[in-house]
Amino acid sequence: MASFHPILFFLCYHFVFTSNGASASRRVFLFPESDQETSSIASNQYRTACHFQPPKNWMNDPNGPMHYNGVYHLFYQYNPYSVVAGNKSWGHSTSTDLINWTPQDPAIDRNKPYDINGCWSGSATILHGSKPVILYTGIDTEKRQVQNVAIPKNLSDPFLREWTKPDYNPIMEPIDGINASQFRDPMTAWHGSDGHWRVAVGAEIEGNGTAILYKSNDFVHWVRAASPLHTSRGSGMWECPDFYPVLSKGRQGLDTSENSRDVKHVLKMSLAETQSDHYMLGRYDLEKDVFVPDKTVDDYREWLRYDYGKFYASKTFFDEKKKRRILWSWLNESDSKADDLLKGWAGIQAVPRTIWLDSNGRQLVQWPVKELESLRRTGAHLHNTELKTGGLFEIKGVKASQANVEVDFELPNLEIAKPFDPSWLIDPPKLCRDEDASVQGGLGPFGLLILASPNLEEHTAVFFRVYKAHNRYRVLLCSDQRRSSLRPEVDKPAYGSFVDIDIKKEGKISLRTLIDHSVVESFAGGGRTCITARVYPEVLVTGDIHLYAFNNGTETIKVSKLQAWDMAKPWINVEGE
Ligand code: DQQ
Repeated sequence: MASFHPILFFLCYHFVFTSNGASASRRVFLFPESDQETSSIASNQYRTACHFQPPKNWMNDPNGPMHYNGVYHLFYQYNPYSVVAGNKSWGHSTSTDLINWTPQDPAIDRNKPYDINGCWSGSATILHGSKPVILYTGIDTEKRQVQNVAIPKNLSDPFLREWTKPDYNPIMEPIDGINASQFRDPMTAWHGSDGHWRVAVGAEIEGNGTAILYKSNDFVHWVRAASPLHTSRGSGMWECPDFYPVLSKGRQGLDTSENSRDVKHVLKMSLAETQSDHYMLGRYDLEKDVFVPDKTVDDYREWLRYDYGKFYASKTFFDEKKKRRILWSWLNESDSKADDLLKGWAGIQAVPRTIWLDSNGRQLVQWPVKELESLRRTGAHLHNTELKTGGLFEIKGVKASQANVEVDFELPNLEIAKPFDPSWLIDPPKLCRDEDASVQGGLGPFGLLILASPNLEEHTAVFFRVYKAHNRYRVLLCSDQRRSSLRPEVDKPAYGSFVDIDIKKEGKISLRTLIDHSVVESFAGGGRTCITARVYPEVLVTGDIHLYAFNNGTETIKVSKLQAWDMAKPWINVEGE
């Protein structure tokens, strides 16, 4: 059982926000001139325990995730030779539970004229439920982006370790007005009732992001459709597009080829310009081969996002074993290149998340796959505890650098919420910066202080504020990294977004946060708003790390339930297994 001791929160914050930071000697441990011994301590502590990463070197996009014959496969953009981007090939790992992963040899390497300069992102399609095929982008001898096929060499190998490239590659080329340097990342194909396969490829045509559609009846010969699946004005290159059906009601996932009246479609695009993933909900008309969004909004900043933090080049797949759709995504580093060189690795994947349509039909909801809960160990549990104004209490009994926390905050008096200004909807991160965790509000800020040093000089604040609009309450979620590390070379933004919940009806706000060394993944309102952050506190190296719940609003609130668990370390790509 954790024991919580309220202390004078304001005084702590006063100290934090007026402090000049650490002395120079505390900052040197990761710089190239530091001695090897100290830097390797830092590198071990920033390495995650429960998140997917290769043993070493550079990783970016998740590629071709699939479930086939009882085995989950995850491929990924990989540089086998270095910790910086380049020499792109497809790394490969397999799993039977999405948690423990066995490393395999790279599945697709640069060795043909049509991919000699790089094997870039792509997807897997299981033809008629029995034959997996990969579509990927190759960078050819002339540096053109072309689309290629790879197929398993031996279907009876349970791990599909070897992949061959048929002689008919490439199957799609940048012709007829397609820009050869903006044409990539084929998605999982879907099969229509007319017997044709369809697949779309990300592109940019005259500044407009687009998903160019191709059709085929044999998966070998592909013909470009008269119109793209969808185009948006001014959004720039669409990388890694994804297109899939979701049930209008219910959490069950659907095969990518499903389509009926009970189904809505999701079109996701990764915007190269902002390195952020956005999506639209809408209806897909197979006869006309067009996707019609529920709402057409030109300004991409208003499009929905899977995650309002660091989360890019994501990709989903249908897990036919458990009838769910699962989302993978690349989380880039936020430290310096010099740090990456010393760490010997760069890039992790977010934990796999189940994804479905919210019952309100307005947005998607995400939740870490159930299997992750098998890693929960001893924990701290607490019920109905008051969190007074200025209260800060420590969540003890868990390893604060490798934990899973779930809290329900109950708000007895909504009336004291401060008035809401609709202009805040345009830039919630600015609101998180202007009204950070030290600024006392009416209802809020309240939430968690994560990876905190003993004197709070370092901490990541994940918190809520509740505002009163004229006919409803608005809930803001912030994940503020600006004090996450004393190290000046680390990128430390503040992220934020509103959570689409009816706080009056639900009476409480939930927050689940996964803390795993250099990553903090937060799910608010049952997964309606997600924010992921990368953080590199010095305190991870010294080891005296703390986790707190706090309330800096003017009203006492109640923690109706708090559960925190230590997370065990799974086997993820341990070499020599
Ligand atoms: N990364 C890949 C491209 C893709 C980009 C190259 C997105 O295929 O467009 O590594 O991060």
